[in-house]
Amino acid sequence: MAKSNKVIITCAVTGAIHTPSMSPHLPVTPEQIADAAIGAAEAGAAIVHLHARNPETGKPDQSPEAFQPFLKVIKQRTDCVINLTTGGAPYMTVEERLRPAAELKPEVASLNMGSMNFGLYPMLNRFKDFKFEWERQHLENSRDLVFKNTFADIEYVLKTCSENGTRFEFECYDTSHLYNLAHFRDRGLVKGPLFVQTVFGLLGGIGPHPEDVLHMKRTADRLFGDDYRWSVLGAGRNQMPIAAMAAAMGANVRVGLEDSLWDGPGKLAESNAAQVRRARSILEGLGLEIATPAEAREILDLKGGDQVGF
Ligand code: KMH
Ligand code: ZN
Repeated sequence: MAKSNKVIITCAVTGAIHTPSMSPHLPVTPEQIADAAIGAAEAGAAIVHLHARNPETGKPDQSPEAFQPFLKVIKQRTDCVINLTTGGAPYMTVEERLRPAAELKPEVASLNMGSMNFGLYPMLNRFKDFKFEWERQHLENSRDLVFKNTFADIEYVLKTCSENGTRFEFECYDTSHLYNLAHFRDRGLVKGPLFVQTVFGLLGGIGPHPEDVLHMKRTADRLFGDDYRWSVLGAGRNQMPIAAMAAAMGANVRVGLEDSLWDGPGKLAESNAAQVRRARSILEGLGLEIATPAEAREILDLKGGDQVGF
């Protein structure tokens, strides 16, 4: 992995894992998502990873029309790199999941590198009162729902988006996903520098133990050498410990309410920006510097914020 002394902070602002009843601070409406993304960028996030939600119910909404209103505002008010989900929610088809990235042509889109069973149902033990019935169903259904990302699905996303010059945040939830990425690299369908987001601590994927972090790093180093940029995402309470340990080993970090609602034990994060500030203080405490959006564009070889379709 090539060394850069600048650390890219990605902030995943709303996502599809958590539901509105779990935190009053989870952004749901276009205004809330725009404000949260702008706040995260001002706090030091070079990249914002975005999903959209139905403003009335908070349910994930993967129509391009749901993204448009906040994309315009974020683009006007910040210079940060906009990264659109192609994961959407696990019950959506890949065609539905891809529409926003295909039509809006962002600089970066996420790409999930294998099929898995996102086990969200243990959250039912902690969150009992839901405002909307879909929220309980969303968690309950995760007992028996495959988040499908077959080789054909991945190829479809790669081919559709690469025509637009969109590059990817390759979401790797286990070692096999790194091998899947190497397979697409060997076929010439992806080119470096690869932005590899290793995900820890989500049920269905690799755990959050330091040995797991090391194993993913060693495997990525062996498969990709200098041709990748490593980033880490620790889910829930693993967010900051994993950011700290991996940043000390050269990783970039992802935070945000998509993956953790917390800002310390039992304390809900009041904003995405609060988590960015927390990560930033850890990184700066380690003697590291935060990458600006321009530096992130250079590190990841992105096409530029003026080349998007929104
Ligand atoms: N919340 C992440 C673990 C996507 O949007 O493509 C999953 C994610 C998927 O970010
Ligand atoms: Zn996401």
